[in-house]
Amino acid sequence: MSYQVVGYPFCPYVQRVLITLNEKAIDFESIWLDPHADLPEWFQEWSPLGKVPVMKVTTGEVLFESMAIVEYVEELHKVPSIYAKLPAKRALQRAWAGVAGELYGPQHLCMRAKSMEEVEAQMAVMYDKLAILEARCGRTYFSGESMTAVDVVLAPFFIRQDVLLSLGAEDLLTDFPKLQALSNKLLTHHAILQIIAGDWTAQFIALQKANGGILFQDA
Ligand SMILES: N[C@@H](CCC(=O)N[C@@H](CS)C(=O)NCC(=O)O)C(=O)O
Repeated sequence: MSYQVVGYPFCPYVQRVLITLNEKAIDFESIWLDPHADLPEWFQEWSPLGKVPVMKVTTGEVLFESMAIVEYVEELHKVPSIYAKLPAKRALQRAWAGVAGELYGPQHLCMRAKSMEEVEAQMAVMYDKLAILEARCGRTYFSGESMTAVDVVLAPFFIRQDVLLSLGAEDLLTDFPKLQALSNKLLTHHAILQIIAGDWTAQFIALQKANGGILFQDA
């Protein structure tokens, strides 16, 4: 089995796929490209919407959409599983993964915000979504005793909140003790540490600074 992942290391959707592959200890080749830059012709053929991640599998198909790729990997590599066995529980994990994914939009806008008013408006949107997630969050991982797809979706959000916190932004998790504990756990989990190894954080901050986000200007 050999996989080629085309991605961008600062994309949260790409990170979902990388975390899943790391969690299952699967080897893969990574091809890094910035989807906002000039793109090679082959990529336009591979990715119908011009987005990353895409993943080419051994049978030659090129898969796209992060959760479709995550579920493909799960189907072929069941151990350790990141979905429950019971169909209703699995459906709920997919649903909560969808809710968790709704944090990405306001977080992106918050990081790009040029004024503190915009930052606060997006923080308020995230706060309301976090309150919904806190009410359903489990005590060990979000949904079960081991990492599941909901955690895979939450981890890229927590990574970015942690960077924002280190730059002095408001700590959104203080009112949400279960999510705070989950963030602490995930940010020290090997599959997640692997995707932010080396100078990932410094590069991420430099990128956001170049994009003009007010929260990054003194970094
Ligand atoms: N729904 C897609 C979203 C992927 C996505 O939006 N990727 C961004 C980078 S973080 C992208 O490739 N953007 C390029 C574009 O929209 O042209 C998924 O889950 O894979």
